[in-house]
Amino acid sequence: SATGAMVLSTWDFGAAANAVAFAQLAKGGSLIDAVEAGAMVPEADPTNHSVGYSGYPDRDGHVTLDAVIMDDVGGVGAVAALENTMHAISVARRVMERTPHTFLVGEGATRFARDQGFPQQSLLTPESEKAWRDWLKTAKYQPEANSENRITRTPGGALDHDTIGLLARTADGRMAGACTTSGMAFKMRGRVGDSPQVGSGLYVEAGVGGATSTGLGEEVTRVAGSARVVASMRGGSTPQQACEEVVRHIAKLRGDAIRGVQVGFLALDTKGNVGAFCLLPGFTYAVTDARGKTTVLKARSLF
Ligand code: SD4
Repeated sequence: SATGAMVLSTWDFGAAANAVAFAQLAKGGSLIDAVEAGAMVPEADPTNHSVGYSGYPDRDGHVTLDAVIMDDVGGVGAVAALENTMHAISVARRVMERTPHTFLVGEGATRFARDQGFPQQSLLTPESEKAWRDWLKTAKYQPEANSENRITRTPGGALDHDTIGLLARTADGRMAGACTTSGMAFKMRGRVGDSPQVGSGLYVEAGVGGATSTGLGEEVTRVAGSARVVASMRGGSTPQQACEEVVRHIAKLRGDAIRGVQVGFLALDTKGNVGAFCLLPGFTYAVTDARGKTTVLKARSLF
Protein backbone atom coordinates (compact mmCIF):
# COMPACT_ATOMS: atom_id res chain seq x y z
CA SER A 1 0.00 0.00 0.00
CA ALA A 2 1.14 3.55 -0.66
CA THR A 3 -0.10 4.86 2.67
CA GLY A 4 2.32 7.52 3.79
CA ALA A 5 3.82 7.95 0.34
CA MET A 6 4.00 11.50 -0.95
CA VAL A 7 4.86 13.18 -4.22
CA LEU A 8 5.73 16.81 -4.74
CA SER A 9 6.53 18.65 -7.96
CA THR A 10 6.97 22.06 -9.52
CA TRP A 11 4.29 24.10 -11.33
CA ASP A 12 0.62 23.51 -12.10
CA PHE A 13 1.41 20.76 -14.59
CA GLY A 14 3.16 18.86 -11.79
CA ALA A 15 -0.28 17.59 -10.75
CA ALA A 16 -0.49 15.24 -13.74
CA ALA A 17 3.05 14.01 -13.13
CA ASN A 18 2.33 13.43 -9.44
CA ALA A 19 -0.67 11.27 -10.27
CA VAL A 20 1.46 8.96 -12.41
CA ALA A 21 4.29 8.84 -9.85
CA PHE A 22 1.89 8.14 -7.01
CA ALA A 23 0.21 5.36 -8.99
CA GLN A 24 3.63 3.74 -9.46
CA LEU A 25 4.22 3.74 -5.70
CA ALA A 26 0.69 2.49 -5.05
CA LYS A 27 1.27 -0.53 -7.26
CA GLY A 28 4.55 -1.35 -5.55
CA GLY A 29 6.97 0.41 -7.88
CA SER A 30 10.27 1.72 -6.54
CA LEU A 31 10.88 5.38 -5.80
CA ILE A 32 13.07 5.58 -8.89
CA ASP A 33 10.28 4.03 -10.99
CA ALA A 34 7.91 6.62 -9.55
CA VAL A 35 9.96 9.75 -10.14
CA GLU A 36 10.98 8.58 -13.62
CA ALA A 37 7.37 7.85 -14.61
CA GLY A 38 6.26 11.21 -13.24
CA ALA A 39 8.96 13.16 -15.07
CA MET A 40 8.04 11.40 -18.33
CA VAL A 41 4.60 13.01 -18.32
CA PRO A 42 5.60 16.58 -19.23
CA GLU A 43 8.49 15.25 -21.35
CA ALA A 44 6.00 13.67 -23.70
CA ASP A 45 3.51 16.53 -23.64
CA PRO A 46 3.51 18.38 -26.97
CA THR A 47 1.82 21.37 -25.35
CA ASN A 48 4.71 21.77 -22.94
CA HIS A 49 7.40 24.00 -24.43
CA SER A 50 10.07 23.65 -21.85
CA VAL A 51 10.37 19.98 -21.14
CA GLY A 52 11.26 17.27 -23.65
CA TYR A 53 9.29 16.98 -26.87
CA SER A 54 8.34 20.40 -28.27
CA GLY A 55 10.66 22.18 -25.87
CA TYR A 56 11.83 25.54 -27.16
CA PRO A 57 15.19 25.20 -28.92
CA ASP A 58 18.49 26.93 -28.32
CA ARG A 59 19.27 29.96 -30.46
CA ASP A 60 20.62 27.74 -33.26
CA GLY A 61 17.34 25.82 -33.42
CA HIS A 62 18.37 22.64 -31.56
CA VAL A 63 16.18 21.27 -28.77
CA THR A 64 18.62 20.11 -26.09
CA LEU A 65 17.51 18.43 -22.88
CA ASP A 66 18.93 18.32 -19.35
CA ALA A 67 17.87 15.79 -16.70
CA VAL A 68 18.94 14.18 -13.45
CA ILE A 69 17.59 11.37 -11.32
CA MET A 70 18.80 10.43 -7.85
CA ASP A 71 17.96 8.22 -4.88
CA ASP A 72 19.06 8.46 -1.26
CA VAL A 73 21.69 5.73 -1.37
CA GLY A 74 24.14 7.44 -3.71
CA GLY A 75 22.51 6.57 -6.99
CA VAL A 76 22.87 9.42 -9.50
CA GLY A 77 22.46 9.67 -13.26
CA ALA A 78 22.38 12.79 -15.40
CA VAL A 79 22.47 13.99 -18.98
CA ALA A 80 22.89 17.47 -20.42
CA ALA A 81 22.58 18.86 -23.93
CA LEU A 82 20.93 15.60 -25.01
CA GLU A 83 19.35 15.67 -28.48
CA ASN A 84 16.78 13.60 -30.38
CA THR A 85 15.52 11.55 -27.43
CA MET A 86 12.26 12.56 -25.82
CA HIS A 87 12.70 10.97 -22.42
CA ALA A 88 15.86 12.53 -21.04
CA ILE A 89 14.96 11.30 -17.57
CA SER A 90 15.05 7.68 -18.76
CA VAL A 91 18.45 8.24 -20.36
CA ALA A 92 19.64 9.73 -17.05
CA ARG A 93 18.41 6.59 -15.30
CA ARG A 94 20.36 4.43 -17.76
CA VAL A 95 23.49 6.47 -17.07
CA MET A 96 22.97 5.66 -13.39
CA GLU A 97 22.28 1.97 -13.90
CA ARG A 98 24.40 0.99 -16.89
CA THR A 99 27.52 3.13 -16.94
CA PRO A 100 30.40 3.65 -14.52
CA HIS A 101 29.60 7.40 -14.67
CA THR A 102 27.10 9.86 -13.24
CA PHE A 103 26.88 12.43 -16.04
CA LEU A 104 27.02 12.31 -19.85
CA VAL A 105 26.74 15.40 -22.04
CA GLY A 106 26.22 16.49 -25.62
CA GLU A 107 27.22 14.17 -28.41
CA GLY A 108 28.24 11.41 -26.01
CA ALA A 109 24.89 11.52 -24.22
CA THR A 110 23.04 11.57 -27.53
CA ARG A 111 25.01 8.57 -28.84
CA PHE A 112 24.52 6.66 -25.58
CA ALA A 113 20.77 7.17 -25.80
CA ARG A 114 20.74 5.93 -29.39
CA ASP A 115 22.90 2.91 -28.52
CA GLN A 116 20.56 2.09 -25.65
CA GLY A 117 17.72 1.85 -28.15
CA PHE A 118 15.80 5.00 -27.28
CA PRO A 119 13.67 6.11 -30.25
CA GLN A 120 15.38 8.90 -32.18
CA GLN A 121 13.31 11.79 -33.44
CA SER A 122 13.41 15.51 -33.89
CA LEU A 123 12.04 17.20 -30.79
CA LEU A 124 11.33 20.44 -32.59
CA THR A 125 7.63 20.77 -33.40
CA PRO A 126 6.32 23.20 -36.02
CA GLU A 127 4.99 25.35 -33.19
CA SER A 128 8.33 25.53 -31.37
CA GLU A 129 10.12 26.16 -34.64
CA LYS A 130 7.79 29.06 -35.36
CA ALA A 131 8.41 30.53 -31.90
CA TRP A 132 12.15 30.27 -32.56
CA ARG A 133 11.88 31.94 -35.98
CA ASP A 134 9.85 34.75 -34.43
CA TRP A 135 12.48 35.09 -31.72
CA LEU A 136 15.25 35.34 -34.33
CA LYS A 137 13.72 38.58 -35.60
CA THR A 138 14.97 40.39 -32.51
CA ALA A 139 17.20 37.67 -31.03
CA LYS A 140 16.94 39.28 -27.61
CA TYR A 141 17.56 36.83 -24.78
CA GLN A 142 15.13 37.83 -22.09
CA PRO A 143 14.03 34.98 -19.81
CA GLU A 144 10.49 35.56 -18.61
CA ALA A 145 9.46 34.88 -15.02
CA ASN A 146 6.75 32.26 -14.55
CA SER A 147 6.37 31.52 -18.27
CA GLU A 148 5.84 27.94 -17.03
CA ASN A 149 2.22 28.50 -16.08
CA ARG A 150 1.33 30.84 -18.91
CA ILE A 151 -1.34 29.76 -21.31
CA THR A 152 -0.58 30.87 -24.83
CA ARG A 153 -3.59 30.48 -27.02
CA THR A 154 -1.77 29.64 -30.19
CA PRO A 155 -3.77 27.97 -32.96
CA GLY A 156 -2.72 24.65 -31.46
CA GLY A 157 -3.93 25.78 -28.04
CA ALA A 158 -0.46 25.37 -26.62
CA LEU A 159 0.31 25.68 -22.95
CA ASP A 160 3.65 27.10 -21.91
CA HIS A 161 5.29 25.12 -19.17
CA ASP A 162 8.72 24.64 -17.83
CA THR A 163 11.05 22.45 -15.92
CA ILE A 164 9.66 19.77 -13.70
CA GLY A 165 11.37 18.89 -10.44
CA LEU A 166 9.83 15.99 -8.60
CA LEU A 167 10.40 14.60 -5.10
CA ALA A 168 8.87 11.40 -3.74
CA ARG A 169 8.94 9.68 -0.38
CA THR A 170 7.68 6.35 0.90
CA ALA A 171 5.95 5.79 4.24
CA ASP A 172 9.25 4.76 5.82
CA GLY A 173 10.93 8.01 4.84
CA ARG A 174 12.99 6.83 1.88
CA MET A 175 13.29 9.39 -0.91
CA ALA A 176 14.19 9.96 -4.55
CA GLY A 177 13.95 12.83 -6.98
CA ALA A 178 14.04 13.73 -10.66
CA CYS A 179 14.41 16.95 -12.60
CA THR A 180 14.05 17.37 -16.37
CA THR A 181 13.91 20.35 -18.72
CA SER A 182 14.67 21.71 -22.16
CA GLY A 183 16.32 24.59 -20.33
CA MET A 184 15.91 28.25 -21.03
CA ALA A 185 14.29 29.03 -24.37
CA PHE A 186 16.80 30.37 -26.91
CA LYS A 187 19.80 29.71 -24.70
CA MET A 188 23.31 29.63 -26.19
CA ARG A 189 24.27 26.33 -27.75
CA GLY A 190 26.00 24.22 -25.12
CA ARG A 191 24.41 26.05 -22.19
CA VAL A 192 23.64 23.80 -19.24
CA GLY A 193 21.33 25.01 -16.51
CA ASP A 194 20.86 24.03 -12.90
CA SER A 195 18.41 21.20 -13.57
CA PRO A 196 20.77 18.29 -14.40
CA GLN A 197 23.44 19.28 -11.89
CA VAL A 198 23.37 17.36 -8.65
CA GLY A 199 23.19 19.87 -5.83
CA SER A 200 21.79 22.63 -8.01
CA GLY A 201 18.57 21.43 -9.65
CA LEU A 202 18.11 18.49 -7.30
CA TYR A 203 19.49 17.01 -4.12
CA VAL A 204 18.32 14.12 -1.97
CA GLU A 205 19.84 12.85 1.25
CA ALA A 206 18.81 9.88 3.36
CA GLY A 207 17.53 10.81 6.80
CA VAL A 208 17.15 14.46 5.84
CA GLY A 209 15.08 15.08 2.73
CA GLY A 210 15.25 16.47 -0.78
CA ALA A 211 15.03 19.73 -2.68
CA THR A 212 14.57 20.80 -6.28
CA SER A 213 14.60 24.12 -8.10
CA THR A 214 13.12 25.94 -11.05
CA GLY A 215 13.53 29.34 -12.65
CA LEU A 216 16.63 30.99 -14.07
CA GLY A 217 19.15 28.21 -13.60
CA GLU A 218 22.27 30.34 -13.48
CA GLU A 219 21.09 31.89 -10.22
CA VAL A 220 20.69 28.43 -8.68
CA THR A 221 23.92 26.97 -10.03
CA ARG A 222 25.89 29.90 -8.61
CA VAL A 223 25.06 28.79 -5.08
CA ALA A 224 24.45 25.03 -5.50
CA GLY A 225 20.90 25.85 -4.43
CA SER A 226 19.27 22.48 -3.79
CA ALA A 227 22.27 21.16 -1.87
CA ARG A 228 22.09 24.28 0.30
CA VAL A 229 18.42 23.71 1.03
CA VAL A 230 19.13 20.14 2.12
CA ALA A 231 22.16 21.25 4.16
CA SER A 232 19.98 23.74 5.99
CA MET A 233 17.44 20.99 6.73
CA ARG A 234 20.25 18.77 7.96
CA GLY A 235 21.13 21.58 10.36
CA GLY A 236 17.61 21.61 11.77
CA SER A 237 15.61 23.96 9.54
CA THR A 238 12.15 22.98 8.41
CA PRO A 239 11.79 22.59 4.62
CA GLN A 240 10.02 25.96 4.54
CA GLN A 241 12.76 27.72 6.53
CA ALA A 242 15.42 26.09 4.36
CA CYS A 243 13.84 27.25 1.08
CA GLU A 244 13.48 30.78 2.45
CA GLU A 245 17.06 30.88 3.65
CA VAL A 246 18.46 29.99 0.24
CA VAL A 247 16.19 32.37 -1.70
CA ARG A 248 17.26 35.19 0.65
CA HIS A 249 20.87 34.22 0.19
CA ILE A 250 20.55 34.49 -3.60
CA ALA A 251 18.79 37.85 -3.31
CA LYS A 252 21.47 39.23 -1.03
CA LEU A 253 24.33 37.88 -3.11
CA ARG A 254 22.94 39.12 -6.40
CA GLY A 255 21.18 42.37 -5.54
CA ASP A 256 20.00 44.23 -8.63
CA ALA A 257 21.12 41.41 -10.92
CA ILE A 258 18.10 39.33 -9.96
CA ARG A 259 15.49 42.03 -10.50
CA GLY A 260 12.65 40.47 -12.52
CA VAL A 261 14.21 37.02 -12.21
CA GLN A 262 12.36 34.01 -10.87
CA VAL A 263 13.93 31.25 -8.80
CA GLY A 264 11.85 28.80 -6.81
CA PHE A 265 12.73 25.95 -4.45
CA LEU A 266 10.63 23.06 -3.32
CA ALA A 267 11.62 20.79 -0.43
CA LEU A 268 10.35 17.71 1.33
CA ASP A 269 11.80 16.17 4.47
CA THR A 270 11.80 12.48 5.29
CA LYS A 271 8.85 12.97 7.67
CA GLY A 272 6.70 14.45 4.90
CA ASN A 273 6.94 18.16 5.73
CA VAL A 274 6.80 20.39 2.67
CA GLY A 275 8.42 23.76 1.96
CA ALA A 276 8.38 26.15 -1.00
CA PHE A 277 9.65 29.67 -1.56
CA CYS A 278 10.57 31.87 -4.51
CA LEU A 279 11.83 35.30 -5.51
CA LEU A 280 8.73 36.55 -7.35
CA PRO A 281 5.05 35.70 -6.98
CA GLY A 282 3.81 33.10 -9.43
CA PHE A 283 5.66 29.89 -8.58
CA THR A 284 3.20 27.06 -8.00
CA TYR A 285 3.67 23.44 -6.97
CA ALA A 286 1.65 20.27 -6.69
CA VAL A 287 1.48 18.17 -3.51
CA THR A 288 0.05 14.67 -3.50
CA ASP A 289 -0.61 13.47 0.02
CA ALA A 290 -0.67 9.99 1.51
CA ARG A 291 -4.25 9.43 0.39
CA GLY A 292 -3.40 10.32 -3.17
CA LYS A 293 -5.12 13.69 -3.04
CA THR A 294 -3.40 16.37 -5.11
CA THR A 295 -3.44 20.08 -4.33
CA VAL A 296 -1.81 22.84 -6.36
CA LEU A 297 -0.47 25.60 -4.13
CA LYS A 298 1.11 29.03 -4.60
CA ALA A 299 4.55 29.40 -3.07
CA ARG A 300 5.19 32.46 -0.93
CA SER A 301 7.72 34.85 -2.43
CA LEU A 302 10.43 37.22 -1.20
CA PHE A 303 9.27 40.12 -3.38
C1 SD4 B 1 17.06 26.12 -16.48
N1 SD4 B 1 15.94 25.94 -14.36
O1 SD4 B 1 17.45 25.47 -17.43
C2 SD4 B 1 15.82 25.66 -15.76
C3 SD4 B 1 14.63 26.32 -16.40
C4 SD4 B 1 13.45 26.39 -15.51
O2 SD4 B 1 11.41 27.15 -15.02
O3 SD4 B 1 13.34 25.84 -14.46
N2 SD4 B 1 12.46 27.10 -15.83
O4 SD4 B 1 17.62 27.14 -16.09
